[in-house]
Amino acid sequence: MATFPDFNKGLYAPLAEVDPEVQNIIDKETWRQFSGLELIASENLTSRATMEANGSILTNKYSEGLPAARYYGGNEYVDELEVLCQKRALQAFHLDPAKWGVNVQPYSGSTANFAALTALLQPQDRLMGLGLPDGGHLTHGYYTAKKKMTASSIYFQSLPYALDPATQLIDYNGLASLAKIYKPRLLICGASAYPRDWDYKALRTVADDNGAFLMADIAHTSGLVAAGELADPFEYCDVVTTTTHKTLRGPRAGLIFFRKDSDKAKDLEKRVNDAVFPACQGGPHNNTIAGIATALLQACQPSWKAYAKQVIANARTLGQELVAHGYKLQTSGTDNHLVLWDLRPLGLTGSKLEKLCDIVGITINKNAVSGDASAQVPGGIRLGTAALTSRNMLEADMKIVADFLHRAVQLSLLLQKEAGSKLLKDFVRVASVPQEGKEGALQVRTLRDEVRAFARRWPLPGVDVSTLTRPAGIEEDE
Ligand code: DSN
Repeated sequence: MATFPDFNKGLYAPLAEVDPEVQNIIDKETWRQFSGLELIASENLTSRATMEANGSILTNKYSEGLPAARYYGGNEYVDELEVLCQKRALQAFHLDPAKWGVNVQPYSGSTANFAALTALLQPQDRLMGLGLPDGGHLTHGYYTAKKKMTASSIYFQSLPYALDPATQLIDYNGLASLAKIYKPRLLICGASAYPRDWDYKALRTVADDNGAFLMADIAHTSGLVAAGELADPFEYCDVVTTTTHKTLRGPRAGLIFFRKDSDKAKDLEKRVNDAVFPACQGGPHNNTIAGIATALLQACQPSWKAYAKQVIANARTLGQELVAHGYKLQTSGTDNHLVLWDLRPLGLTGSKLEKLCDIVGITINKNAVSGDASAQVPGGIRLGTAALTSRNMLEADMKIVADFLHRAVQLSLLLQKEAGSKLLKDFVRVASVPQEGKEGALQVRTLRDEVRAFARRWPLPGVDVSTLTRPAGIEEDE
């Protein structure tokens, strides 16, 4: 039996023993995920296998560079892993390795996008992306009157394109007119909050007319694109970026795909790879790359198509049920995994509904809807069905979820009245603490108990829920 110096004793014991405080936080978060309804459109519940790979010994290894061209020794297995991950990424999106390549090292979607911009542009070159208040992402050039918000507007010039206010669909004609004047070097498509599919062919024409690269950021929809359930951006784009943890259901990371087969694509492989490392990142997170590889293996299975179809069917049903309750959705429905719910006709802000839903165990996020003056005080809510579909929920269950959401809205309107002010803090107070002669807080508790009971009927990927018990630090009235 080996003897251990004191300084190494803590290297072998399990987390619960070494750090009960962190273990307790993880247990509380597990309980929260089990007991609630996860409707954040950018989240999903990854598999046990992915979590095992992600939590593996691969975290120990430095491997700056690319397979077979590293700046450190000892990378024979890490090379094997990264090559496998690249192969699966191309396979998952049905790409010919002679025409497309992929870098699997980005730490996240934002860093993938910044690396892609670094690869395609010179500092202060012009780009165009969908405006954030219209559903675009921060990293697509967002700025306000007062501030350049992200590296994409700090280091590059940008001009947003917009939705057509009448249809709430991308205004492709308006975009073409703007591009003709602005002459971007890069046109970005893709969104964080757009419930419809994209016309990549029309975007390619605009890009070609102006000598621009075309990049799709399919972070939200990549799992659905891989399944062939949405239009294929690879047919028309030069570069495609994605996160791996949304509809693709992997660990938290990013991917950059680059075209290898056109004049325009000349050197894209080198430009993207050099942009990721050394321009923007250091050593890749090999444990995460292992998690991505495992998630991609799952996305290559025939069952993936059924999952993606169900995510979309669930989003459609959720949207239809909300409409049946009399609510307004942006574009009146969805083609993908998300629904944008316009609360403005109700006189309710997205912040208030988000808060109330948090209290009752439904996790959603406030979101700008078309026409909002500011993304800081959004008039809507974004809902997504990828995570609930990973808990086995089907269309009939979405009707129950829609009913919970309807009750949450009605309750928010009542609480707003009871609060007697428009302030969020007054709203939270009357929602949380029963007030003499007022019903609101009691109804909040009833709804919370029903949501909890419903949510706990479902499995939670990666967790044996039959062994779960309420952890210390979480109080629940019996
Ligand atoms: N946070 C992700 C989203 O919600 O869309 C992307 O940054």
